[in-house]
Amino acid sequence: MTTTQDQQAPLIGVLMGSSSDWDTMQHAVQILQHFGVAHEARVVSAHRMPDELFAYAEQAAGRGLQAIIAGAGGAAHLPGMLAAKTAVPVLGVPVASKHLQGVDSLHSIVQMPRGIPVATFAIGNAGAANAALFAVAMLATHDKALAGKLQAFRAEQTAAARAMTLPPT
Ligand code: RP5
Repeated sequence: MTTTQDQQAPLIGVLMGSSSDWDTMQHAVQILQHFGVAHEARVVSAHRMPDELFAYAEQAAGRGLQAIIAGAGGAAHLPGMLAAKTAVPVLGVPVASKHLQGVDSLHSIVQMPRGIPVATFAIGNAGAANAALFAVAMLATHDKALAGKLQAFRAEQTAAARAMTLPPT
């Protein structure tokens, strides 16, 4: 599975361990689409496609990728193994698992050994969206137009929160 924005070379890679992760990881892709960030999305399973995982990581910097958002569930080794093979920043998204509700995924991703970091986000949809927003913020440090879009996005959230009402008591 691959998606791109305007046929530009992707700046952000969105990887996931299975097509079953898409329900979660689509929230990262939606954010990148909203901001018009060139990206690609692929299934790369750490345990079932280790050769592709290594190849993707080894080629990431040369292909111009600025960050890799990697989501996986259960024994979620995809983000950590990507980080082991590339210095491109890896943003890890724990996908909710059937039996342990993603706590296993979170622990698998967050407990990296010193020296090989993975920036780890919340379990599930919020984590996927926030990983993409974090990637946008990274790109925005050297892209003024993108920084303006991010500021507008934040302002919309502020306005929405200020407009919130509660039922009468
Ligand atoms: C992980 O195992 C995937 O990231 C997914 O969250 C989980 C289950 O995969 P499937 O059995 O649905 O393919 O590798």
